[in-house]
Amino acid sequence: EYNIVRPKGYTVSYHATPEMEKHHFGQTHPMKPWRLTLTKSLVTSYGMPFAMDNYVTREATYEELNTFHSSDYLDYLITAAPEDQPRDIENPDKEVKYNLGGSDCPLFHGLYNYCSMSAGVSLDAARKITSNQSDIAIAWAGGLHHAKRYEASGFCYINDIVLAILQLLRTHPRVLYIDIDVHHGDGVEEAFFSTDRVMTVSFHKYHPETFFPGTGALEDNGPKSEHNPGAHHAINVPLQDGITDAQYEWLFESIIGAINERYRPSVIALQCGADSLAGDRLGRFNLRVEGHGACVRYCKSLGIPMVVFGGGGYTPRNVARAWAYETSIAIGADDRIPETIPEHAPWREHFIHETLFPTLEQSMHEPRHNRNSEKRLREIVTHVHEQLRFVA
Ligand code: ZLM
Ligand code: CA
Ligand code: ZN
Repeated sequence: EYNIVRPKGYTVSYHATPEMEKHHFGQTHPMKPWRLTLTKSLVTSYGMPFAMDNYVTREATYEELNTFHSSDYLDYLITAAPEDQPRDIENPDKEVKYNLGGSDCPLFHGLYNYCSMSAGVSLDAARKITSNQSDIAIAWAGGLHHAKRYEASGFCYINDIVLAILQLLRTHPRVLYIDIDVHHGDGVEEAFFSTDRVMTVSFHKYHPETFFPGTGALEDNGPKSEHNPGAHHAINVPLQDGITDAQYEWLFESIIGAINERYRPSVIALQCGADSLAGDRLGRFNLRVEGHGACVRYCKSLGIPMVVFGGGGYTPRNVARAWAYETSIAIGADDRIPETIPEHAPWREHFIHETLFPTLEQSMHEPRHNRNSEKRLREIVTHVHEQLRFVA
């Protein structure tokens, strides 16, 4: 009814599994898998599924998870009992060893299924790209960028992005990973630290003493040894509180444009963490849905196949707005979908303001003070351009 049609000669695929959304980290934990239901509901209300190939994906297998994660970590993750179950008295140190069971990465019912579903969604999306069946493959259930080979971290247990990139590397010579979550994409950066076949770029709030995970300084560009092929292939864009759409879009295009020219990736993996939006429960930036979406539009304009992942995002109504808008950008309907949330949308009452694009004032009581000077942002761009001179 909104005249949403399939783009001609262009395929967008949407990968999801409704089962995943039923899992709970705990009543007050900031990560709400339910935000995926809200996203899907908004996407559907706008009629977008008609313009895409829609897949309900299966869980990733142990073998698939094992292409990155260690067997001993996976074996423990499978058996790990929720908080309210008796502990494994023979292995009291395992939870500490794998960083499981704390407040960030709690053990909950169905944890292993939740993890393998998220990984299954991202792997399915990556495979649609490697088989040339999709131009843009969407995996909002993925984007869990902090997980390490043998360790959970920051709400992430299985690094679906690393698994998906390993899949892309089977047919693509060079992968550009871009991460617009407000947190540093440390797990993905670390996983591809020693290769020049993946360049990682993370935009994030950087304040090591107070903001998670504390890594991702401007000068951290991969291995220090020039003999290591991964040298210069990690790009970090450290930012402060309150960055605006205009500043972020300028930074993003200056940096990604230069990287695209120099590195010539054959595929893009874009993590779209929505905690970089204004009014996020954990975030610190002043980005609006339009500014966040502009990053997706710019990547699409490069004409390279792309997998887009979710990630953080702790104010569910804004997560749903951003990811629905970004789905519309993928199918080229962003100039056609009405700004007003559809009358018939289930959950409509959750959106408080009935627009897809709340103003800063609508997103939070008082916009955050912008602590990013123009001078510092120019320094960042100059540093990145200088790094790129070393990239063959
Ligand atoms: N405490 N409950 C982003 C991952 C961010 C580490 C400080 C926990 C929270 C946070 C958990 C209900 C992505 C840290 C924080 C309090 C040690 C983080 C449970 C509130 C709650 O109310 C909460 C009891 C919890 C966790 C806040 N944790 C805020 N920030 C970060 C991890 C993940 O978006 O990048 C990708 C999905 N952790 O700052 C502490 C140092 C644990
Ligand atoms: Ca980031
Ligand atoms: Zn985040």
